[in-house]
Amino acid sequence: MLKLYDSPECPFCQKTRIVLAEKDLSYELVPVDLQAGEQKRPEFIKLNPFGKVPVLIDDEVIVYDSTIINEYLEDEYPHPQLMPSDSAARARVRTFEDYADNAFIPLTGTIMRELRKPEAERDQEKLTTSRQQVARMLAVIDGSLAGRNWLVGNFSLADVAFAPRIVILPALGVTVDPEWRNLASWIQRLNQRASVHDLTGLSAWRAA
Ligand SMILES: N[C@@H](CCC(=O)N[C@@H](CS)C(=O)NCC(=O)O)C(=O)O
Repeated sequence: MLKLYDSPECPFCQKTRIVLAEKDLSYELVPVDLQAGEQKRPEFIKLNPFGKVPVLIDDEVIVYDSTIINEYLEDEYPHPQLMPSDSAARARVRTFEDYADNAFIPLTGTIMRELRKPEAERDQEKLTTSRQQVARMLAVIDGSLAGRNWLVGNFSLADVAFAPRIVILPALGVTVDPEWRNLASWIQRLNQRASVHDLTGLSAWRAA
């Protein structure tokens, strides 16, 4: 039985939940209260020495870091395929995922942290700059999507990595340039997938 240590709003946990849903895998969800510091307790540190969610347990196997978990799930449960077969395309998926994990998600996280504050306490300059930086990233993604439905070949781990934050862009106050038609239709396609559409932990941002 698969077990996922999870925090609902964590975009990295959301990446893994999308993959579990795409592969129609049943699993036990173990909520970790990050505010209470449960991820730094000795019993959790035994699972992940970095003290972070998500952690996946598959019988005896313990895997942490969403990107590694998602590749593990792909290796162990290969259907439906979420990684292309050829090396060049696989490298491209990993490049997109790295960009999502280390640039796109942290930047959208900065915006979310500001927006959680009472309006008077928000750093407006930081918000404006971060939104502009996200917009520049979106322009790049729009270019990458020219002539294709998904970032690399079929729907893949590359699309998964961006999905949790891409589908809440309106709530982040990021303006999507109407000229970015590839991006707009990709967002629509992402929202139509049950794995993304039914993703929990986003309700506050979807409704905003
Ligand atoms: N690179 C990791 C990042 C995981 C991560 O940053 N998780 C955050 C929640 S979104 C966390 O557990 N933070 C708790 C802490 O650092 O104490 C991954 O992809 O799994």
